[in-house]
Amino acid sequence: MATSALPDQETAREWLAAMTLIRRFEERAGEMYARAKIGGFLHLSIGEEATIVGSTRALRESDYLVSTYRSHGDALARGTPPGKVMAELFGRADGCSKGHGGSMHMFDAQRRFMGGYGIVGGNLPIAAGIALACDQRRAVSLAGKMNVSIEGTNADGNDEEVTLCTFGDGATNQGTFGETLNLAALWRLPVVFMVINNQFGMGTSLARHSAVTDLQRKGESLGVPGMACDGMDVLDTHRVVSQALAHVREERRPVLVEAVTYRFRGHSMADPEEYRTKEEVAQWRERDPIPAFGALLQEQGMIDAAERERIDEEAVRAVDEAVAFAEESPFPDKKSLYEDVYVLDHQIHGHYHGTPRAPASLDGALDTQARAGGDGQ
Ligand SMILES: Cc1ncc(C[n+]2csc(CCOP(=O)(O)OP(=O)(O)O)c2C)c(N)n1
Ligand SMILES: [Mg+2]
Repeated sequence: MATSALPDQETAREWLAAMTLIRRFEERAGEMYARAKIGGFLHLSIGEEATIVGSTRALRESDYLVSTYRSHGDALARGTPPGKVMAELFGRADGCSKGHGGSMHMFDAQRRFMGGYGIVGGNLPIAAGIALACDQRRAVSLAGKMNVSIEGTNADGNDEEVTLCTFGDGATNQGTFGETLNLAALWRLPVVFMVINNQFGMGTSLARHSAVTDLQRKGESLGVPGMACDGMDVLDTHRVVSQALAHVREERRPVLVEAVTYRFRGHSMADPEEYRTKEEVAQWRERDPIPAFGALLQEQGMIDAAERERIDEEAVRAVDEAVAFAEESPFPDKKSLYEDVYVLDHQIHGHYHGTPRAPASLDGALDTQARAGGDGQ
């Protein structure tokens, strides 16, 4: 592996540790799901750790990350404590989304990780919106530096933020992909769109769901140039995404990066995997990005076998602590269901179940009144 240059020893160790933590965390999450500690869906990124760590380590703290429902690794890579991610999976109040989101809706605004979305392709317009906001704040900030004030605005002095938006190969067939890339190119929005090509959209292989399989080219006609990286190689991913981010930061133009990778586990926990052979999975597993990077560092004399072992033990300990933290955390108060919900005040206590034939039943306040038999509170 690896034609890209190695970083310094401390950085290299940290990247290996970050990938190992994600792997151990997700293996445990799978076990916890089987033991019914976790409800809903659970999508694991096992096999895709180099893509996650290589790309997020190319970001600055002030940059934004928007990803998909396969996002435990993104939260961990961004620095969300493992206990908070595990507590979210357990649906507990100390989870990073207060237990309201679960596996698909990790969120950590403080670390500029803006979700975690269940809708395939739904995160692309959100990334464009974040980038548009950054661009407008940048204009204000630059105006401030030139002593020009823009009425009603408030600059924080940060004028270099960019957004990394990750999504799957399947998402490139969604309308949001074309719509968002077109506007991002037209409005010169600072976004790196990264398609994580793990070869499948659920059980449908890339060649069966996309006419163009060289996904880095899918933005060309929309004015978005493409680049590709080996998503099984943390160094190559970091190198290419760094270049893309630098380009976006300087030129204020979007770029599409394709990371070619593979998920070793099923699409979600409920996947009989009838669409691929065990041999194919075994072949990709031979390129497992974690032992490959560990072996490279050892070969280069950057770490020894004992240190590799220690990294693994540290990860397992962190995951043990995360599970204990999640177990101890309470379930959210039922009343908190209505907190952080983006609707108008008078709608908040409603329960929505409308049918097209009975538009009146869309009135949440009335519905709640009927249920509570009272004043709708
Ligand atoms: C709009 C929409 N359609 C369908 C689904 C169901 N669905 C969930 S994941 C998925 C496959 C997406 O594949 P890809 O974009 O390659 O991402 P991956 O799961 O491989 O990471 C589908 C069809 C959904 N969540 N949203
Ligand atoms: Mg996919």
